[in-house]
Amino acid sequence: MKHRFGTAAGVAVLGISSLLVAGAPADAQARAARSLYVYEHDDYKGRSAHLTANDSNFVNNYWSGTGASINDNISSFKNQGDQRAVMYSDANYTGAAYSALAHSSDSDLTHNSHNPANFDNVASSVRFVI
Ligand SMILES: [Ca+2]
Ligand SMILES: [Ca+2]
Ligand SMILES: [Ca+2]
Repeated sequence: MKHRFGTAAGVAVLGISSLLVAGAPADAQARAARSLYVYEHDDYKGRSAHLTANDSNFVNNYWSGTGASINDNISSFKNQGDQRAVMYSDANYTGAAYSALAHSSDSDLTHNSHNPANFDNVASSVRFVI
């Protein structure tokens, strides 16, 4: 019994690592599932950026075509992916959390009912969850 469990775990680990090595198909799938557009101002205005992966610190993420960081500057978003995007007020997925449902948008992060009341210009990290 004990031995069989060990074998099963070994197979599971092998499966995960071969998935990682295979790369392309899994990556493409992840990109399709994770697609969060963020904007500098309300109503999807100003500069924008596209987030497609977990990111623990927005300090080195920039508005498209600029050298200006998106950190503490996101005011609206469109989540066009299949995964929920949880944005955090602090780096490393800490602080207040704002849950952006899959296929949802928010034109003004200042007034929210089911999330932190004011999440304007505070997001500093994002994690995608199914
Ligand atoms: Ca970053
Ligand atoms: Ca802003
Ligand atoms: Ca912040």
